[in-house]
Amino acid sequence: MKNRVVITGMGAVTPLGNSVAETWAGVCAGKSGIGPITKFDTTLFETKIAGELKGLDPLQYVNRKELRRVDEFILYAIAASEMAMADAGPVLGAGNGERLGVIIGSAIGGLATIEKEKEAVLAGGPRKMSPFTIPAALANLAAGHVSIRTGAKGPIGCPVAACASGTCGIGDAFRLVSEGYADAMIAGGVDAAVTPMSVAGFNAMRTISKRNDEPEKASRPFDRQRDGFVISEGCGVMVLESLAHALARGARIYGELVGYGNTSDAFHMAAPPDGHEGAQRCMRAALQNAGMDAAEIDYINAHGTSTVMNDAFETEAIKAVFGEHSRTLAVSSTKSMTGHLLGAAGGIEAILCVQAIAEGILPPTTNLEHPDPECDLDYVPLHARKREIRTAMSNTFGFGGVNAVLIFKKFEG
Ligand code: V7W
Repeated sequence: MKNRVVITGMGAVTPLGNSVAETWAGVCAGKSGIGPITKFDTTLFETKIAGELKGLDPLQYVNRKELRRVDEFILYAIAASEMAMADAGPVLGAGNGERLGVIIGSAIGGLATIEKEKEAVLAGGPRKMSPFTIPAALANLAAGHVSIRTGAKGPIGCPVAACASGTCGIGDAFRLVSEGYADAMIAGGVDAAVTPMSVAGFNAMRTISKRNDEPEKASRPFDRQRDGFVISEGCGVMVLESLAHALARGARIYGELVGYGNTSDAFHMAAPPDGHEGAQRCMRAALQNAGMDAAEIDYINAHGTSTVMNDAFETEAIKAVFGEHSRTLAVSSTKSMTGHLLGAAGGIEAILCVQAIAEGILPPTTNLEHPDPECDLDYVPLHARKREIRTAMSNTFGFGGVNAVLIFKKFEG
């Protein structure tokens, strides 16, 4: 008999704010977190815009010595995880840490540290390399630091699954709790990839927007004038807990995670197959895992990256899976406001699905001013909308053809 899995805590740092509450308020207001890149000189770069965190005080979470020894992605994971654990309350109770685990995915890990240390070595030779470079850059060290700080001695992991890393992190943790390997898991995704190499690399792939003169309008999923995604940074983490463990300690329950699908396209490293066939199989796999019919889904938080290909193909895939129900289904892309947080996207967007169910508010797709004829679903254009939402699906698809989909449900006892 599998355990039911509920969400008892959430934490986030995003371009819209350094908490779930600020991020959710920004999403409901249709606010954009996108602006000019301030982290490095973009004079020679085609793309000069991104979604950067604003006003995060690292010393709220680490001391000065620790700050020098971690890449920003680790700091973001520590901050969001501390918020989620504070929100969840005493998860461990008197129990030992072996029933609590951590899975925090990341697409790029400590790229900023690698770039910075490479410059030091080129300028002054290999002896200039900091001994903390490797541990500051290893992708799994986000989960590693969180486990050290929380005493979590159970399962630990870091799915590196491109833009689906956070969703894979939550999905893998869901399976571990569901199958009894842990009572609770800290799960999500993180990235801090607004760096010269990352921006130059995505420009070389022709996948990010160059709408530098209107940063807040650059991320425009499903719009005819979209020209690529807008890279951003942050972390989204949730505490997943078996229902029995949560009830036994009187935890507040935000919602229930009921399904997870994970497939591969087996097609191409940087383009989905026609009709996003792998995404179709993934949505169907999540529905089957949840024991749900497609018609039971009220809202889809789309991958919706604002690239020409993804948004058209994802629309086709949703129609193929949901049939006539796709006409009444609400679909939106919160990347229109947050930008594309890469490995963190799945963590943040899972949290936004839980918030949408809890508050009965459909997040909007902002900047959708000239709908693309190929994208003809209800994307909740421009403004949030009140609606009773019992179920929500979160889609993420990544380079290499990795697909990951989660299904959340209102907790009804
Ligand atoms: C996009 C997304 C980002 C990429 C791929 C899907 C399948 C193979 O925005 O175009 S990941 S590569 N599609």
